[in-house]
Amino acid sequence: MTQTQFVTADAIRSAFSQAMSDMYRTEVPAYGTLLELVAEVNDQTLEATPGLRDRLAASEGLERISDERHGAIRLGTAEELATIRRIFAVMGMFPVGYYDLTVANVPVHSTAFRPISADALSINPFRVFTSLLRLDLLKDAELRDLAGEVLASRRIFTQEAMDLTAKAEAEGGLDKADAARFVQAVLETFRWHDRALVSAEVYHRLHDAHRLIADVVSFRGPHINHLTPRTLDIDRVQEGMPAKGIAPKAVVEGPPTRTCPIFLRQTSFKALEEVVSFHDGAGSWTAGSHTARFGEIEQRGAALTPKGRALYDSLLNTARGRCRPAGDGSNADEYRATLAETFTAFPDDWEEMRKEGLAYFSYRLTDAGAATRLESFDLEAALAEGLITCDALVYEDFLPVSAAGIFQSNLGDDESQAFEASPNQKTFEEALGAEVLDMFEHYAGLESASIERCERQLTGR
Ligand code: OOG
Ligand code: NI
Repeated sequence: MTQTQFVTADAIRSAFSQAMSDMYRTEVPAYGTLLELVAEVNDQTLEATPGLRDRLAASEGLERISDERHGAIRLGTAEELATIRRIFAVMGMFPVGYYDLTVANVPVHSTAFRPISADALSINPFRVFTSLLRLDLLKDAELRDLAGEVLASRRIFTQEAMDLTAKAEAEGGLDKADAARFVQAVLETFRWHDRALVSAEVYHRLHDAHRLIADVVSFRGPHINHLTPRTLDIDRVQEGMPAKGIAPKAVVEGPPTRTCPIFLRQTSFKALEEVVSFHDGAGSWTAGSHTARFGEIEQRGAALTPKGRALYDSLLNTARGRCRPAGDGSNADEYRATLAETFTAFPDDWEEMRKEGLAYFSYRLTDAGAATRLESFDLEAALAEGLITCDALVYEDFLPVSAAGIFQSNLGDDESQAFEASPNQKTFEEALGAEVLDMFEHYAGLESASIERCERQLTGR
């Protein structure tokens, strides 16, 4: 009997992220320009930073430095969310974290589908920040019903994508030919459709309620709204955008520039106004425009513990209380200075952060450790004796305030409708058909597993 040869989920994810990148570059030329800038800055940073090239070559390889790390979509219904969960699972991407964006006046809640194990992340770290629209927060009942009907009428997945997902679930994987078909079929869901499902009149009513509602409801599918490569120097890319003819958002989201980077810093170029047509009746189309798609970059640092996160949140709050970044960039310098000053209260030294329990670390034996056998194990003593060393764990998730800043800069700053903050993880998980992974538990688990491994190796037990 011949055994079917399955392609790994990691390989399917790699092929998918490549296909998505190719498609998006064709659809949004400014994104191609951003990728060129990122590659230039990454090259310059590698040249200018002694040891960085060797360090990266040893840890993760150099070829994929400037590749996409994430993208984002916004879905309209529980069924769409539950289905995308099944599709992403075939690519080894699972829901991690719950993000309530109502706190920032955006009527969605979200998770990130991503690879979880260190091996899977190193093969290909691509993730998709996935939001679900909360029509229940729309006050106009008639408009809510209308939007619900439009969403119920659309099918965002092709039959082939559904069939191949079911096949992968039933058989435990896909062979090479099926995997290639699966990637192409799933890509269709993320494609741009310039012909709206709704009339110009309905589009404008949705748009007046909230731009995001118009973006989710009006089209045949949840077009990928941005992709995000990684940069080695986000400040340089931010500064370099205007010279390349692309307009950056006002400020970089997240923590300030630091010696020991924490969490995640992100910025984007502003969403482009694109030509669309609205469906005004059988065969009749009206020209109009829609603003949704942009390009983003990210730079990641250490994953913080709940204690570190609380300190981060409170400092960010303080800084934004003193200076709220304006959408037009008019106080960008002041915001940067305020943020930097406020964050002097956050230790910028790995050992201090470790001692104070602000970040998660991964521990491993040094050469001296590998040549040593101990009777009993004490982490701090082993560290002090140089038998063990550690590195901060990289934060692989997202930040709600930053995400809100990214949403806002692409929706316009002038949203008039206010939503009440109303996190509802339970409803979200019901729609998803699964629980999301708790990221703090996950990082804590990685840290303690690394300590246990050191103990086993040092004591030989
Ligand atoms: C998602 C915005 C969130 C990020 O990087 O924080 C995000 C969206 O605009 O749909 O992608
Ligand atoms: Ni993003």
